[in-house]
Amino acid sequence: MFGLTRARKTAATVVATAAAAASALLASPTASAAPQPIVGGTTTTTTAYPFMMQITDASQNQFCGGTLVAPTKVVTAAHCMVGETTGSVRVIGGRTYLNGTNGTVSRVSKIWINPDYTDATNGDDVAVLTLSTSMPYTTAKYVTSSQTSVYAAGTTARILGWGTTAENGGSSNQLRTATVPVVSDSGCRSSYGSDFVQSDMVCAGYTSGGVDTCQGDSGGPLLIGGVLAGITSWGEGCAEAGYPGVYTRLTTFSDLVTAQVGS
Ligand code: 4AZ
Repeated sequence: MFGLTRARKTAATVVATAAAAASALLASPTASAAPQPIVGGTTTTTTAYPFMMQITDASQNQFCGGTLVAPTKVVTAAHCMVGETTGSVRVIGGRTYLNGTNGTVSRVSKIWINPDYTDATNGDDVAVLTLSTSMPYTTAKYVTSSQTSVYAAGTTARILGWGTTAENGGSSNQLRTATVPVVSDSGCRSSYGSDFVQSDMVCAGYTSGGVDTCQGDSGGPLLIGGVLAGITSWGEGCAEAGYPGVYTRLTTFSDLVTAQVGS
């Protein structure tokens, strides 16, 4: 729901010339394989990724992803939480399928939205939820503020979610995952111009597109070396050549997240 808004709003906001897109094409690696059917990728389970949370409305309809970083703390995107209240949201762990009824459903006792957040294309796209019920699942580690080298261009990152498997396509009933290379900051700026806020964002994707997060994947993890390093935030469409996905650069917000995890 918010993902769709974000995608459409982004499409209207982004100004990119053909030349900029072309230079982005030169700046990032080429997909080594045809897209598998997130967009591209394979099915997986919450057993394999136990920290992967569904964020749903009160009727348990999933609209974003989140990452369990402590038994009662979930990192997600600020844009997922705009307009939500503690009463309107649920977090579900241990549920691989959208139509499942298993796992652990928790209410939310606190929603912290980065106070600087205005719009995903301005950065600051991070939120932390405090759960009413502890999740009995293994948590994810997240990057510290000093680990900025994890974003070296070309590094393989893993994306996860129940989002649409094509731009304007349908959601996936089963959790999906894919790997995408981190794109250099200059490459991302070539794609997105001033909407790319280098301090707050990192891009990942293939030059040729084909593999990406999409609507409904927002708030979910970008893992580098198995550690939470980004949050699915925005992009021009999904899996389009020359337009990598944009993720919250978590090193910038790590200390803010730690303050919330400890609160
Ligand atoms: C969304 O609408 C969304 N391709 C998520 C990720 C991307 C685009 C849109 C990146 O939730």
